[in-house]
Amino acid sequence: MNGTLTEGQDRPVVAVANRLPVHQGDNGWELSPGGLVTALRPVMATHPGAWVGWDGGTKGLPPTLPDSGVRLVPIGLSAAQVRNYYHGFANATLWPLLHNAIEKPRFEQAWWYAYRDVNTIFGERAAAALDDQPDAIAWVHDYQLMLVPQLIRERRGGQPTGFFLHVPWPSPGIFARLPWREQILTGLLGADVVAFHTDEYRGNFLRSCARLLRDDDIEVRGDSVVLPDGRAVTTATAPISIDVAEFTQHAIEPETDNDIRLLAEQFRDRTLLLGVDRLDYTKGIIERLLAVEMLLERNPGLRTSISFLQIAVPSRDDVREYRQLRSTVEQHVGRINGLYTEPGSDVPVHYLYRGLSQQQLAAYYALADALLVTPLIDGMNLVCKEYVTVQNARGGSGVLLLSEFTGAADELPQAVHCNPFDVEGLSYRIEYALGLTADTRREAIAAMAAHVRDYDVYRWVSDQLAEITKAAAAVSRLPADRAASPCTPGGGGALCPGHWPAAAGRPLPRRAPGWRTPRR
Ligand code: ADQ
Repeated sequence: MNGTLTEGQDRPVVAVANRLPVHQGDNGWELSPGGLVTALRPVMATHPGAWVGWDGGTKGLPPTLPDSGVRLVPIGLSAAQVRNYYHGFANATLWPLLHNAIEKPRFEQAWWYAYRDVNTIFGERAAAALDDQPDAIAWVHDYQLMLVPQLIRERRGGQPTGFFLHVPWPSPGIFARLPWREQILTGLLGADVVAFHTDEYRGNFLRSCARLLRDDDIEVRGDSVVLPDGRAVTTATAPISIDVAEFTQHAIEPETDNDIRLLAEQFRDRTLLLGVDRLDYTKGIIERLLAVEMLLERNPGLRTSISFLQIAVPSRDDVREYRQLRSTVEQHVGRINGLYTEPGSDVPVHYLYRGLSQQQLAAYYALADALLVTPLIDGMNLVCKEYVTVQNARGGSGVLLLSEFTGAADELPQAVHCNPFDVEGLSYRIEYALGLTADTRREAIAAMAAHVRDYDVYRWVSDQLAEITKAAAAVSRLPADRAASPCTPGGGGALCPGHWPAAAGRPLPRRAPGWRTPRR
């Protein structure tokens, strides 16, 4: 990350992300919850342009984002595309693969074809939006759209384009399991900058390129990947963050005070442990519940003096593994309460299965004595940054338990780090964290909040845009044919849509000499 870069700050941004960031709420169209939306909202406020994304099947979308001039470019997908591209390739192949294969990724040829087709649609719509705003920076997000950077380059050679991956990049040995690994890498290398949350993910990506593209004359030089035509793709480490000013405001507004009063009444005389996550098997919710169970088993006194509250936002319940997870979580909550509720007392485990507003979340963050962030693997994790910000704004002395397998662990050394795979160890870490003095905890919260404040999401955005602008400017100094990085199948570098079976029903293209499809 380079905090001194300032170029690119006044250019519009065409963001390309799987979903449009709006949904129909009680008061009309509202911004949706979720890590990506939370992160990108400030970009759109400071760099209005357009947002290209799937409409999620909703009709009557507004032409612009609520309260802003950002144009929404909706993409409609058929039921089969949603099934195969989104639930299939994105969420049942790539998501588990990129999360270290902690669930077994499923590989289906039909899903891959759908992924390629849908990426082609996104690429075309993004290029059209960029035609309307030729001075804009294209900023493509996340694992659902890894072929889009190259598609944009094909359509608009020289277009400054960045890609940001919000999830981890696994070791080359795990990534190599993907039958379509070369196509994914080549799609990403259409960008000027490919960025990750941590050095570890970036290193894994560079090693994947070195190992899997070496027969294609693609070379890794330092932090860059050099294509056969000489174009260098920069990689960057850019840990994402939150809108600190907004969470600080939520922490102190009167509505939050009211909510805190009600919650304090509900959990009176209890130490409140909190978990806040999308309901996802990467988040370590089961391990957390089992650790709380061990804690209660070992310490009968805690059965009436602590409450553990898990707030889970529903997620991807069209994917089998997610439906199973929901039912497993509910079974554990029921079993633990069945075993450890003392007669005449409240249950020790509370569970909310719903989305809450940021302001409501702020009240829970403010009241919680401890936040348990225990993912088995997580690209970054924004919840812990929100917690330390709210705690600090209210002068709180909460304690943050943070899995060492989150991107955030690199940035927040003052947290109580834990290994969620070691459930018994985790239960002892919780006990340890609760035993720290209020002063120690307050000091740690203040240090972490200061770091998050210094590296907030606005800084992340401006650093990233400057980085993309700088890298694109270097490419534009190359001869025009190189900047465009035309399809060079012999060298295996850039792959143009003409070499893909772009849409179902169209004939498969001729395989170019030297282009290898990984064997299945
Ligand atoms: P997510 O996996 O969604 O994001 P995370 O970073 O924790 O994970 O972001 C979750 C966001 O959703 C937070 O802003 C949180 O406030 C919000 N949220 C959680 N539970 C909620 C609830 N019940 N109601 C309302 N809002 C809720 C992905 C990656 C992460 C990465 C982000 C950003 O998996 O590793 O940090 O993108 O890059």
